Amino acid sequence: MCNTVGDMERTYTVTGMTCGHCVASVREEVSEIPGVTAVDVDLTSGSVTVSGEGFSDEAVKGAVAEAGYEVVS
Ligand SMILES: [Cu+2]
Repeated sequence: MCNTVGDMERTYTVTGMTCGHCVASVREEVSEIPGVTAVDVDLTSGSVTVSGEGFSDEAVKGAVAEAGYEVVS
């Protein structure tokens, strides 16, 4: 564990995204999580990198599910 308060960055793998609209949906939902400051989605690999502080994996999974996709790792 890192004791630094502040920035954290985590990368998740999301399945089901097929186009720019999917990317936009995921980015929008994940951006709404309190503490999230940036969301970077790579459509080709399905990787979603979330930056911010104090957000949880569960919140990210929930937001991705809300958008209609699934976090697989
Ligand atoms: Cu799409």
